[in-house]
Amino acid sequence: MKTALITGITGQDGSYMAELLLSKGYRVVGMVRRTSLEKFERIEHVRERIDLVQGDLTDQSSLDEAVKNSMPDEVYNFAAQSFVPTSWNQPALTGDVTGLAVSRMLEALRKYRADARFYQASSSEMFGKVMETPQRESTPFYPRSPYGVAKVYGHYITVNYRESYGMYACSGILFNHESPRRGIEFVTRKVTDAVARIRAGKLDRLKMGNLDAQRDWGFAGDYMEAIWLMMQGAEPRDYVIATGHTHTVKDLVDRAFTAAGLDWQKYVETDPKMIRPAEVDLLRGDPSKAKAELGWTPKVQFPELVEMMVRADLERHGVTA
Ligand code: NAP
Ligand code: G4F
Repeated sequence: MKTALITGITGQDGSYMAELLLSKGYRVVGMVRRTSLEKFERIEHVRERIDLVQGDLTDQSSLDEAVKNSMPDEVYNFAAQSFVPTSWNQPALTGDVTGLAVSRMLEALRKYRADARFYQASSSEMFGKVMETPQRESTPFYPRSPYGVAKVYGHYITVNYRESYGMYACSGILFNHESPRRGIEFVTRKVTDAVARIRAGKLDRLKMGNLDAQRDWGFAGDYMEAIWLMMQGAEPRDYVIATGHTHTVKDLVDRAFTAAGLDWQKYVETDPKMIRPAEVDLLRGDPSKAKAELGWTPKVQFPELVEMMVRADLERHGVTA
């Protein structure tokens, strides 16, 4: 039986990956940080089938212990300060947790489990002010936020440990992926939750930022399959994981409101305070390397994804569609 160590298991991706690995017969160990109130909602349904170890990406000794105690065959490094706007407010913390901490994880592995396979959660935010469209593995990075800059560090330190020490260390450059478990502050969940609250009579206005930004949105469950495949390769390689299609935030808003029988123009207003200091205007990934080498293609398309999220939020708010 293989053992996997997942950092960020309480987050969106960590919870889907835990499910996927359990279904494949892995022993799953999740690293969680100490909080005054436990936030295990996303893993509640698998809580009895996984082991949890306490650790924090800012603390080397806790990462060393997590590795020594679990002796993983595979490590999925999902933990990060992952919300882009927060990275302007907390640039040093984001640099530490999202960037530098990747070296801490790699050092823990190099010292105690050098033959384990390592996955780094790289991001399409690294492309930022894009140098070409669609973005592929060879597209130069031009990050536009402290978060994007930190992810570039995490990406290249992973390449560096692969090249310096021959470790099986790879990165997925994942474009935005969403689900009913997406954090409430990200734009998709913010919109689908608001739609449900409007239908439930709990909200009458929705303030938004830049409606013209374009993103390549996919389903988190599909993207976990791609990550697992990347970790089973004959040699470690980096892959763009995306749908290849892009939509504006306005299109997302329109579809989500329409799915609940609402006209978005009656409820949505833009708030200049929500415009970012520097925006990533357009993301569209080219997943052809993942398709050719991993045999991976996304199953859920954008319209189904939005409907799935609206349905889940309507249910959460007790609204019958
Ligand atoms: P998420 O829901 O925000 O989850 C982040 C996880 O990191 C949570 O479990 C959080 O724990 C943990 N964490 C934060 N700071 C930590 C620290 N100092 N020590 C230990 N754990 C810490 O993020 P996600 O959407 O699942 O994304 C997973 C990873 O993929 C992230 O690295 C993200 O940057 C990257 N990524 C995401 C996307 C996307 O579209 N979702 C795209 C590209 C890359 P708590 O629950 O305790 O807060
Ligand atoms: O949903 P978002 O906050 O995601 P963003 O910034 O693209 O980052 C996400 O995807 C990255 C991959 O590309 C991940 F690495 C990262 O961890 C995270 O998961 O915003 C999407 C777009 C932006 O252009 C933003 O300006 O939506 C625009 N937007 C417009 N109004 C808004 C809002 N975003 C948020 N969060 N809230 C708004 O009211």
